[in-house]
Amino acid sequence: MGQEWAMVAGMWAGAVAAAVLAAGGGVSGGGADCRGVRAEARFAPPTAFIPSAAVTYDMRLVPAGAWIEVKQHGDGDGTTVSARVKGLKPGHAYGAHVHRKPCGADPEAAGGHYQHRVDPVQPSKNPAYVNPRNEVWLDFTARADGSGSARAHHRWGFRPGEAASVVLHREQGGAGDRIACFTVPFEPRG
Ligand SMILES: [Cu+2]
Repeated sequence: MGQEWAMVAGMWAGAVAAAVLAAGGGVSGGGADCRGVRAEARFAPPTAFIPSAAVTYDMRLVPAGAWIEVKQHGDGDGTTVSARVKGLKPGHAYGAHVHRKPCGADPEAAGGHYQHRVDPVQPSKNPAYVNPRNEVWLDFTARADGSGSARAHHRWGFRPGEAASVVLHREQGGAGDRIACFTVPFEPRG
C-alpha cells in the first residue's frame, strides 16, 4: 500500500494538469474576435515517469511541483499573453519568453524566440529583432511567497504553428540559460 501511495504521489507531481479552454466567438454586438487559450501544469524533470507539459531543467530555481498557468487572449486590437507561477524561488528575477517549438528533454528543443519580424540571421542576437516589442517577453520577479506574474500585449498575433512554448530563463532580458519550459497550445491569429 505504501508503494502504491508513492506511485500516486509521483503521478500527481508529474501529471499534465493542463486544461485548455478554447472559447470561440459567442460575443454578440461588438463584432470582436474573441477567443482564448488557457493552459496550466506542474513542473516535473524531463526524466519523470509521467511526462509533464512543464519541464524543469533547474530544480533549485524551478522545483518539481511548481505551478504555471499561461493564458492567451486575442481581440480586435491584438493578442495578450499572460503567465502566473507559484512555488518558485522568492526574490529571483526570472526571464521568460514565448518560443517557437514545444519543450523537450533538451532545453534547446524549444527553438528560438517567436519573432513578429523574423531576423534573417538565426540564432537571432540582433537587438533590432530581440526585444519585447518584436517578441513576447514575460519576465517577472518572484514575490516573497514564490508566486509571480507577467503579461504582454502586442498588436499582432502568432503565425500558425510558430509559437509553441514559454521558456523560463535564469536571468531577465533576451538571453540566458534555460531553466524550465512549458508547452502551450497557442492559437494563431490572422
Ligand atoms: Cu527565451
